[in-house]
Amino acid sequence: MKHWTLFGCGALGGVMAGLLAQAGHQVSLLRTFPPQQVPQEVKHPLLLSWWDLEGQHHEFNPDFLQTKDAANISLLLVTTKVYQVQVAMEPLIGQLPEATPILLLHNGMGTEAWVKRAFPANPLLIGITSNGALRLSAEEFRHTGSGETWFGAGNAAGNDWRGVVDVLAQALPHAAWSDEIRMKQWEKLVINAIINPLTALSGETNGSLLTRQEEVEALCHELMPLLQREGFNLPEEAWVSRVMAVAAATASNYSSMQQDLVAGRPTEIDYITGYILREAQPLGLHMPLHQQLYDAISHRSPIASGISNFSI
Ligand code: KPL
Repeated sequence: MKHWTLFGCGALGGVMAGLLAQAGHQVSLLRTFPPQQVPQEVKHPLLLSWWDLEGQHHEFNPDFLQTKDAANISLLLVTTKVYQVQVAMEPLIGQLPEATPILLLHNGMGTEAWVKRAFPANPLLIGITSNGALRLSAEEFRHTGSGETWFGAGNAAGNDWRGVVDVLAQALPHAAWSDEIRMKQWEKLVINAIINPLTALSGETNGSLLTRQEEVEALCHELMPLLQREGFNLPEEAWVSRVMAVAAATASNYSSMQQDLVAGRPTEIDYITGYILREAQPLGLHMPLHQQLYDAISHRSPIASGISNFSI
């Protein structure tokens, strides 16, 4: 039994909070922005409702922590959107106990370096998950797909926290430690760079890509020189089959980017395709297909302005 403090209660955070509470853990939600900026739609006391994979309905009352309560945070699971990590965590600098592990769990890449600079002593764990989650309203969530969750060390101190993943495994469908978390992050990045923009632009489910394999192949092909430079020697067909396998496993889900675009929220494109393009640029690698997807999504998504977009 642990006391988890969740930071960011969007689709993924809401489902994670529900799963942890259901497994008997104490769950608090952290807010670091001033009370006058709490979105109108959030009522207090908060009753979170969620539906599990079998369609069973559950409810629980998490308590709220604020920046002034930071000393009481023993485990911090950050489930904000990737573009909210810095703005959300800034108020915790110098407040969060140095022994408190930070578990980062979001789509996309590019936040780790800042977290390491801002919280140099805290154990850092980097996670990825392929669980499907849907936010129905500020207080209602649905677990839409069983998936794997992996955590690995983001710094040397993070290694001492392997055991916490076993605790997570009591609550999540599949959670495990990986000594190759960088590889897992890139795998997820490639999957998100292909499935998310394609489905966001078509407005269709992930399963729609099962009949668009040629496009998936072309996008993977373009990524190969970068993946090789990053040190991954998997053959191109293996990347294609990973993407297609996730499209099949989550066939009836709408990708998170599709959900964000429909809801008029900012997307994670800058930390997915944008991250890839920024890595490729100094190496002189051109990715016209990924650039096209980046341009089309950025053109349609509102600019992320941090706090005002931060789900409780
Ligand atoms: O991570 C996802 C997302 O939607 O962001 C996938 C794995 C594509 C599932 O929808």
